Amino acid sequence: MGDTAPWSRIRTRSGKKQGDILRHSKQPPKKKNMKLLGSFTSPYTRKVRVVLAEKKIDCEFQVVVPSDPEGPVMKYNPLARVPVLVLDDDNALFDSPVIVEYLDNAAPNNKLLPQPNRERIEVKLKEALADGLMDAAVAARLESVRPKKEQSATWIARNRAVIQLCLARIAADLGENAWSMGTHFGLADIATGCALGYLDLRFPDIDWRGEYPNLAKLHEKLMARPAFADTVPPQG
Ligand SMILES: N[C@@H](CCC(=O)N[C@@H](CS)C(=O)NCC(=O)O)C(=O)O
Repeated sequence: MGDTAPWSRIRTRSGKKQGDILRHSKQPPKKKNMKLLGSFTSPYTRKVRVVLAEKKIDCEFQVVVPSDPEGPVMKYNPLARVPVLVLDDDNALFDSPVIVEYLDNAAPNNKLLPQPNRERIEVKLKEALADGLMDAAVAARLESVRPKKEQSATWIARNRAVIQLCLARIAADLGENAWSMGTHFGLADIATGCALGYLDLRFPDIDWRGEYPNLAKLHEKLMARPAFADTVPPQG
């Protein structure tokens, strides 16, 4: 990303080198605002939106259909998935763990990730666990909306089992702590909250609140934060 200077994309009719133009021009290269491509129901997108809000970083949000061949996601992310963060120099970041780490480092306020090594890796492990729960839930959901005769009950059951294993591990790790990492709110809580929110949206039959009261308590505290309350995925 850092290899491509913004002015390297400016084309000239005279064929002059871009650096020459910059040196002789009083105008700095035009910068665009940062833009997040995503959807309201994607839990990974929500994670980034919560981070933006917690860090008080201004960013345009564009709702997109990831698989639209004419849409912007295909242009920026060969994985054809959201979220994608398009930076002010038109380079793009994905997946969500990369985006949130970038955003946390981009602004010094309200740090969501600790310094390396041990504690930071622990947060990233917890994020991976919450993201894994989302992966399993999204996979089970996508399978369940395919035509009935094409669905694999085994695949759905396997992903539902992974959801249960993730919930058990996250709840055991949390124990009686106030937050996922102990006393401080941070990225592990955000990822966990977004995974639980996605279960509420797509798997109302999974009674994670009844089974894990400590997760229910954590989620309640998260929902008291405007960043979470303002990004609840809409039903439908
Ligand atoms: N590991 C990725 C997962 C992203 C992902 O799977 N996003 C889903 C939406 S929830 C997506 O864009 N799927 C493609 C589609 O909907 O067409 C991340 O953390 O960003």
